[in-house]
Amino acid sequence: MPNTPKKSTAHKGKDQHAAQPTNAKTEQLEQFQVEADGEYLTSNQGVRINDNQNSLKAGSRGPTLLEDFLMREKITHFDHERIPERVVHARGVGAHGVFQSYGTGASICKAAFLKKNVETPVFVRFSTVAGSRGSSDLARDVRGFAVKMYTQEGVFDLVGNNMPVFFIQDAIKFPDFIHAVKPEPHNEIPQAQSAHDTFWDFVSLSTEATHMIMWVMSDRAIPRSLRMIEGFGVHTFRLIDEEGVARFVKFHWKPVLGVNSILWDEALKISGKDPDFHRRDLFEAIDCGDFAEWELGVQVVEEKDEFKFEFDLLDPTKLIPEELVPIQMLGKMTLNRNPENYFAETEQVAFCISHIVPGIDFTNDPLLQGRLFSYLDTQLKRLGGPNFHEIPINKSLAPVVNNQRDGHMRQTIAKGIASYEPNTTGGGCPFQAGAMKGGFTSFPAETAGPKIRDRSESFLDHFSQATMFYNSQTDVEKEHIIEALQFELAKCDTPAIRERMVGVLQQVDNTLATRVAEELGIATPVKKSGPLNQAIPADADEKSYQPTHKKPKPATSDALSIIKNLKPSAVSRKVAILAADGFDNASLMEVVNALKAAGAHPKIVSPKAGTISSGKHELTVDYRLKTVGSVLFDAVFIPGGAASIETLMSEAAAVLFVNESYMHCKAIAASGEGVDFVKSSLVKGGLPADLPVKKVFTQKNGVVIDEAKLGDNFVAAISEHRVWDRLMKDKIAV
Ligand code: HDE
Repeated sequence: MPNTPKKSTAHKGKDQHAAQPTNAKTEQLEQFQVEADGEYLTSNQGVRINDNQNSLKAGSRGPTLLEDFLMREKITHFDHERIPERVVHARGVGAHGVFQSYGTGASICKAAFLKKNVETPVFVRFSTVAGSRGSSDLARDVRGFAVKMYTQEGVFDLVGNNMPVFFIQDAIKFPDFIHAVKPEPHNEIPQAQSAHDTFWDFVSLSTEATHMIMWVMSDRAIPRSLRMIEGFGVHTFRLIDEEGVARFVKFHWKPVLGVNSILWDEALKISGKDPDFHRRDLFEAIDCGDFAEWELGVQVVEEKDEFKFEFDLLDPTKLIPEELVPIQMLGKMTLNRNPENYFAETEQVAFCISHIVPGIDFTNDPLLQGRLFSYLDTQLKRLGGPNFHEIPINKSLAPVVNNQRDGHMRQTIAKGIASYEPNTTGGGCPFQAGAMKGGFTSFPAETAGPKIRDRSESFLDHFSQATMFYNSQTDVEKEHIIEALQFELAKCDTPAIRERMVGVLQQVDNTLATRVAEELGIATPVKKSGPLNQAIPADADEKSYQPTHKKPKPATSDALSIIKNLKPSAVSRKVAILAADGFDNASLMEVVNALKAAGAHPKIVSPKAGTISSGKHELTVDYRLKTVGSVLFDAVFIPGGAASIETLMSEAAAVLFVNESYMHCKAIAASGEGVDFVKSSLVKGGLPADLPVKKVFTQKNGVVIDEAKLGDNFVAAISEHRVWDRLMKDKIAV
């Protein structure tokens, strides 16, 4: 029996795990917030500063004195403002929120945050992978989706991506993979792009990447908004119930708005018009009350079913088709508060895959195992020492009580003389909790086997799921994958790399490979040189490495297509109203009201900033036409009004706006003289010769003109997100 504590210090027994109010994290952070509007400037020592404009000199035209401790303090601090950016996922944006549990997970997981109605504060950071901290949001890339849950039993980090699989199967390959995708070392080109030799060289030699390549070349890699991406834990984890029974799970985040993406041509243009597009979108949405929401779900596999599948559950290049194992929803996450300070919160937040709570455990996935080492190691380097858990954004809400001491920048003032355990000088405190008092116990998974550098044969099928992914897409989505590969490989300078990659694509789908090859001037089929599956030793008989266990698997999975799962909605869509002085107020207001009622955000775009007038009514211009572009909006409306249209007619940027909206398959609406403007703009913009202007309108091709219920019909067209028929039937090339 432990002794009674001498001093009651931090040990609070069971109460440590009492329910946390949702705003507990907000309150904790508020203690560290400082208003920038204090009355007087001071030094870091609290000394009031008399003059912040001039350094201390020997005479007003003389040299600056070393004695100027105020200038030295200020400049020294400035010189040390930067910390190393993340080696991957450097570009990111964060938000606070809450996770509300449905209680549906309580029977499979003992973690307190999954009990019914428990609310847990969260901080989420989204990111791209390859680019530097200042790179564009719209790179073709995977998006990181890292969630920190401040649960009552400690911090749980679910550090996932917006794609359910990964490029490699073993952590030891990660540095090579990242070196290959990052800018090339001799000239540091290109920034935030996979379209270069070293990336395609690596992935064409590491065919385990093929499934992930299909995802990265799909529209998943160019989201419309971070609020419209899915999230995946990628690896298979374990959940442990109250009885100690473990089940395998895959984690999923499903966005309430559904998944939506943009076109590659838009991505290229947005990177110039607004490289902060996703960061701004998230910030503005939360700011105006359009909170971002996801449901958390799991696919559950009983331990006895571990070997039921065609693929290995431990292989992170494979997903479990939802048709085989449906997702069970556990709760909902709402992001509802922007950070107060980017550096203090979003830059300093430290995710570690090893941050888990009782009820969750790892598996032997060799990628996951390596990550367990990497994240803590990274934080030590990036945040400068072992006390990064004391930085406010990383601080646990559950009390932290242990004998770890000292280190750079230590904040905690640990009282008493007992800094070891077991002890009697501190009354034995703090005690080991043991499993009965909520202590973390690892699931006692059986482990045996020789010490060996090897890869399981069950990891050797590199192509089946790549083919399944490709075959699950609609024609439009397949076309986008083909175009993405044509774009990327055309940026490779080395012909042998392009050819090798076409050879890999042949293993996925012959039409796909042929279409890519045609555009690159490569004849198909490409001659095969050596085993394509590089995990197979070069001198091995390839046949003996083919998976022998043939088990039922779906040829396609509808859950993998964005378009098949569209959630029609105009909520939070940004709609441009193109107008100038003399606009027709009645039709403008009808459309504005319909848009607002549908939860969309109409924005006035006009040749000049300031205000515009209909004669009777005045409106504030939200954006100057040439400062923005159609790619920053989801749809466009051009109200009538002779003078307004006359002004727009003379603006090339307005003509381009309509044409680009059409090419990017967006909904377009017009009323009165606006209809003529749309027609003549499309002709000026060079619609394909075999596409009569009449057809554009008679088809109701997402172009809503001068009709009854103009606003409602426009909203309906926007809700479909894009009019893909334009691409496929009208053969509009973008
Ligand atoms: Fe990461 N990864 N990763 N990763 N990762 C990092 O940690 C690493 C992997 C992911 O917003 C780093 O704090 C290795 C898979 C996200 O702060 C680093 C391997 C998945 C973020 C690191 C992987 C991810 C990171 C860099 C292969 C999806 C951003 C900075 C074994 C499931 C977190 C940092 C944030 C960040 C290592 C593979 C997701 C270096 C070694 C698979 C979302 O530790």
